[in-house]
Amino acid sequence: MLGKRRGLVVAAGVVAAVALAGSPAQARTAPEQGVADFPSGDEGYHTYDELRAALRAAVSAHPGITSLSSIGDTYEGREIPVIRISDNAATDEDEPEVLFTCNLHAREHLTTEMCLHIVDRFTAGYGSDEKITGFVDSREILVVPSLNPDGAEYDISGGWYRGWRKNRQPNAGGSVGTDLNRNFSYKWACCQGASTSPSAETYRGPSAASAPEVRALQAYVDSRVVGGVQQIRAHIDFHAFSEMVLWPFGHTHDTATEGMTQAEYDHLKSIGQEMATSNGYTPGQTSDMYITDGDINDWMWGTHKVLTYCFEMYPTSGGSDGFYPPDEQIVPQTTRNDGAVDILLANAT
Ligand code: 0X9
Ligand code: CA
Ligand code: CA
Ligand code: CA
Ligand code: ZN
Repeated sequence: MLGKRRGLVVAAGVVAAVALAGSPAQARTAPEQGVADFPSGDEGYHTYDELRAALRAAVSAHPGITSLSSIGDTYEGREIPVIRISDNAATDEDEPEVLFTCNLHAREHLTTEMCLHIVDRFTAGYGSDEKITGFVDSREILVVPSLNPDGAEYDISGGWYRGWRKNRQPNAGGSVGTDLNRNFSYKWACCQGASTSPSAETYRGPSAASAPEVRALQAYVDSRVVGGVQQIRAHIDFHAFSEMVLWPFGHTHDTATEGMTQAEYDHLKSIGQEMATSNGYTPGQTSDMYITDGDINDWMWGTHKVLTYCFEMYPTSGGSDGFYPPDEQIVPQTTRNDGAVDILLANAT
């Protein structure tokens, strides 16, 4: 085992969230007004509205190398933005595509900042930084900064942190939320790596891809198969916390198994280890931590053979406060991954 024990880490937040879960589900229309900001002292984090404003600002400042769209809508009707960064961004060129996804889990707000930092770095650095310019010219960088904006907004909607993890889709029986990282379609529900209990933090949902956010991401990645070839070559899904670099599979402790040869495993592992050396995280197979089924990385590799990693960001350990580092940590903890991001881009060929 690499360390973190899910049940212990979430305890405080879960109690608060469950107690509040009885409010009626919101209609599936675009929410009119977002949360004003993060709790006092943490305003450096981006709310959903601030995130969209930041993406629009990046596009208006760098129109030639960006294109902003949506992969679909959340349960509550929010658009899930995706930004493409590449030279000739309006054209789907024949260049390796690299996907970064963040904030699949609502309370892991530092990851949204990680994706925004990637957007900022590859736009602001274009034309001046040789390395950045080279990647933007030779790759198509796809960034989904918040896969779970319903959950993220709910988490901060009281002016305090609720410790919310799942999406905001109601369940039979009255509880709310599916764990998006147990709801992906590859070997969903295969291996006791998720909960069947709707009120649980790791509830897998009633069926594979029952969550609209999961359906949107899967459809988006499926749509990147062009002429029978998946254009996305590499992917990081950012989480928090524990400071780990993890590679698939999560549903089994085996290395070579159905859907993965030993050579493929070794390749995933060697890039993972190189990235971990660059950021000081602990490397491992995802199942070293605990078995999961239906996670995004198993789906990305199992379905599309994308080089895919789960990064667990800062801090190394903690209680539920580990999900809420002060906003002073945004810059050091996001720039810390610059080298790892560049290693992934270099290996996306
Ligand atoms: O449990 C998860 O979904 C991820 N950890 S988190 O604390 N951010 O919730 C880890 C998923 C990686 N997969 C496996 N550990 N098998
Ligand atoms: Ca803010
Ligand atoms: Ca291009
Ligand atoms: Ca392309
Ligand atoms: Zn997570």
